[in-house]
Amino acid sequence: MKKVDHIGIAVRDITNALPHYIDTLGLTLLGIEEVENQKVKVAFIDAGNVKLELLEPIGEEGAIAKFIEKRGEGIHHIAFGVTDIRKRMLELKEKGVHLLQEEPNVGAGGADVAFLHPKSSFGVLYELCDKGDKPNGHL
Ligand code: CMX
Repeated sequence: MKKVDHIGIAVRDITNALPHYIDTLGLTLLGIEEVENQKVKVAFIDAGNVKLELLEPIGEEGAIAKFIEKRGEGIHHIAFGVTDIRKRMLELKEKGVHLLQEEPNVGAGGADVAFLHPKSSFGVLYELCDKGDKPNGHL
């Protein structure tokens, strides 16, 4: 793992949260999109050396809705940018890490993504994200 690509932050409502990041903190909005298979709407924000991903639940099911219900708004995950995600997943699996899926999912911007169970990572949910040759991978 060489580089953090983004930090995921669960929010109830992106529209309410955005002015804090853009107007108050002076950061730049890169784009907003829905990731249906994860039941979230996401906003990517340029924070210089890293991006912030605001995650708003779509509906009452899905990981973000559940997270907010149990723990409230706040930092949800840290995503490492990787290449060759399947190889990385296999390496981690061989080292005993509990991955949350066998195959990568399609995440924001068409990137391939996979998650490590927080119980395997001392309480932190980590994501691997592989933008491959997708021009807008994670915006
Ligand atoms: N960070 C750290 N710990 C977390 C966590 C998080 N984001 N989410 C859950 N946990 C912990 C819980 O506190 C709980 O711990 P305890 O047993 O000690 O109470 C444990 O993990 C199990 O959590 P849970 O609330 O019972 O929730 P689930 O088991 O149903 O799901 C998880 C947890 C991580 C497996 C699930 O959220 C998941 O599969 N996540 C991967 C996909 C995802 O997060 N998608 C949203 C982001 C999409 C995007 O970035 O585009």
